[in-house]
Amino acid sequence: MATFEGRFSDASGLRIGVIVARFNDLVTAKLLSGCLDCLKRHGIDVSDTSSQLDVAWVPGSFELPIVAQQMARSRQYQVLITLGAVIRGDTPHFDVVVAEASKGVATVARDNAVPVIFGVLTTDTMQQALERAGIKSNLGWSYALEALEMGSLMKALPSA
Ligand code: INI
Repeated sequence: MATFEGRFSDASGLRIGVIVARFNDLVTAKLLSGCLDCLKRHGIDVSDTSSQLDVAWVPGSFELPIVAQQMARSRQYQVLITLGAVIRGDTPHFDVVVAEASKGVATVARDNAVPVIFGVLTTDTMQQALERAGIKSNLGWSYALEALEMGSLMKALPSA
């Protein structure tokens, strides 16, 4: 019996793409900084000249899947992280944006066999979003950990 588990300690050989929505960037910029802090502390080079990390900005969460798709199809990245914030109170079409972002990200991951972390906060208020982006904890950190785990797990599994 083989047991496969992702590791957090061996980030060598991983190239990570992060896609961030500008909409609600008060929140998403904080998610990004939490995410980069975690990656850095796990050995990923997050400098401007890094060959292990690329960051792409999109207008809003609705656009996350198409850019994730382009990056996944390039076969240059072992794992992708999408970051966004959709706030129900301010968004009449909340359900549409969230549904498209989540379905799109899941489809890209499965179609390309590249894990895509769904780091889109969906909250009722801006206050709740800010609490999850640093005031209480920073979920950007958790999304980065999940990316490290999935990137490493996919590397360990037999390929198709
Ligand atoms: N995009 C978000 O990421 N969060 C939101 O809360 C939001 N609201 O409120 O509408 C939002 N809208 C923009 C959308 O993602 C697209 O960028 C836009 O519709 C253009 O396609």
